[in-house]
Amino acid sequence: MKISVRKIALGVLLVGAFVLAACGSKGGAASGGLTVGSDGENLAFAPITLTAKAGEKVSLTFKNNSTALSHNFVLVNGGEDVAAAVDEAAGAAGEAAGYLPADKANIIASSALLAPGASATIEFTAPAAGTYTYVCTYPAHLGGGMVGTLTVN
Ligand SMILES: [Cu+2]
Repeated sequence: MKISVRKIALGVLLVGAFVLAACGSKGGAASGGLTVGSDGENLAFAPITLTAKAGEKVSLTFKNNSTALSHNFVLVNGGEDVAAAVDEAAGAAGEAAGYLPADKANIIASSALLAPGASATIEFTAPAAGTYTYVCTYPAHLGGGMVGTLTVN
């Protein structure tokens, strides 16, 4: 009787370990690599579209390729209307705040304000399927065309 209980316990442990391992690999390491930059001296991102899978961990590297302009990368929880509202709040927050509003409710992920040539890697969990706008909130950069779309599948 004792032996069979042990066998059952061992079986439960093995199944448990297997399930944990399976979950671990599914939840997984960062899906790797999204890379986006500013488009040279233009007020634009390159690329202007990115894709990710819902719920995956995303590691995104943003590179400021300008030699003169500061930029940031701000992914908002919505489309261009939400981006415009975040951009306005960012402008009010000012440069000392990295042009990021204190209220981050509509921001999924953001980089610091990067000096020319700098880069930063940010990590976030991809939201539900849909399309999300990313912008640079440095004053007038969104208006100049510094905007893109993340599609989550
Ligand atoms: Cu910019």
